[in-house]
Amino acid sequence: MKKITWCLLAGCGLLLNAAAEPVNMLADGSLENWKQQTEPAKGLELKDQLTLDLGRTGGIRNERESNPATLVERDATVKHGGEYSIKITNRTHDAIPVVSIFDIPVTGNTKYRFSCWIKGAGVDRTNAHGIYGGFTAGSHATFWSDNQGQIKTEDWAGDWDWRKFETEVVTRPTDQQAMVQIQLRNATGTIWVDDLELVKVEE
Ligand SMILES: [Ca+2]
Repeated sequence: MKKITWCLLAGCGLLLNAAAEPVNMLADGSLENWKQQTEPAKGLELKDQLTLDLGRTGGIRNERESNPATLVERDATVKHGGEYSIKITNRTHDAIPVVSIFDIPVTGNTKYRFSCWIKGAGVDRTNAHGIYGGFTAGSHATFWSDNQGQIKTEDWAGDWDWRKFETEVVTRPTDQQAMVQIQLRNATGTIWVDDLELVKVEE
């Protein structure tokens, strides 16, 4: 009888461990299925836009900041996971090309960790910016005027192989939705971004 009880406890332990594995809240964090959308979404002043129908987990947005010196495109030759990455090219120090995943439902007073992998080629920073990104959250009503989170800059420059970009944030009590983003901010060169992950941090 004792032996059976131990077996049952061991089984429960395995189940608990499996349940504690963090789940990626970004449905297509490896950027395998996004496609270019020809018309910007209503209310957004975007030169063009890349979206992915992720249902409740939001979409991917590509802002060119109305600047033809920047390009955000899918790349099948350089990738960290799966078959594709997003390649961001910037030919001017004045532009801020952005890839963001937004409308991600979150709950308040919760710790989240955002990470992704970034590879660089010929990146030239002119100021404190460069690889710039992170996690911001707000309420549904005030997201675009009152979002807060953890934005981080890495001083990566020149050429580098895949490095992990990571940041953690605790949401405010009123936060309901979040956005994660990576910018090649006021820096020329090329970066590839892949395997984005947003997880709840259990404490
Ligand atoms: Ca990928």
